[in-house]
Amino acid sequence: MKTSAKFISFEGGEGAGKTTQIHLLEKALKAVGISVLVTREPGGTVGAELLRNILQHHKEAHWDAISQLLILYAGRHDHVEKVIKPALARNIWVLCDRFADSSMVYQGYAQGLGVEFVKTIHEAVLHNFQPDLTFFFDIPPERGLKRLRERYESSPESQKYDCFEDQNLEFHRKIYQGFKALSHNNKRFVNIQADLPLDQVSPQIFRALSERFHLTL
Ligand code: T5A
Repeated sequence: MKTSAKFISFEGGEGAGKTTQIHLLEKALKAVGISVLVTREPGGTVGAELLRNILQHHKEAHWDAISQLLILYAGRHDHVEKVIKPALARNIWVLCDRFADSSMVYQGYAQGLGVEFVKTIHEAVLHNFQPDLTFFFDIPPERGLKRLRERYESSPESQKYDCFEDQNLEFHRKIYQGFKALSHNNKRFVNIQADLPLDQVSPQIFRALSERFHLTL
């Protein structure tokens, strides 16, 4: 019997390699006949993409952490109700580049709102809707930021303004610690050693999914 569709999220610091691996996994799943939807947060619907734009490209707004969190949850609610749940209901797997764990870590842990506070909002807005599995891309922040620098240097047109990429290293170290703490002893998470060449990262993901959901990738 075919496994029912799963909701998989990909988390980690900046430049961890999530987007790259999501596209490789999408191909691998499609090759074994599984329907897949790739999406991202912030974003994923027309409204949530507008909110992403407001958060990332309008620095002049100076949103504080609570305002950011509420904007993120407005988008997340829209995304879950209009895209994620309907896809799962049609037996389409959902691969999501970041989800609520990013809010726990960026707004809750690194920006000081507290993880428990973010959990309360998550419970109130989404009734604790969670991914079936979350990959944490474990890579020291210095290495992830180096990858982004190299990307910008090799193709300046890829340069984008991002909420947090220009924060100091201390902030990115906090993000890393936050994900480590959140994923520790949590069965929903699979830790991916992401500071390796591409062809050594994908097999870790394929193996974990195959074991967890009885697939052959
Ligand atoms: N945010 C988000 C919050 O604060 N709260 C929230 O609730 C949510 C959902 C999103 C920002 O919003 C914040 C977090 C972020 O700051 P974004 O642009 O979506 O911004 O940022 P990221 O998700 O961090 O995306 P990045 O593109 O920065 O990183 P990825 O997707 O992890 O990495 P990827 O695949 O684009 O790779 C980066 C570079 O490294 C190379 C790639 O070719 C690319 O050039 N690369 C590798 N190089 C060597 N070896 C490998 N194994 C490699 N894998 C990839």
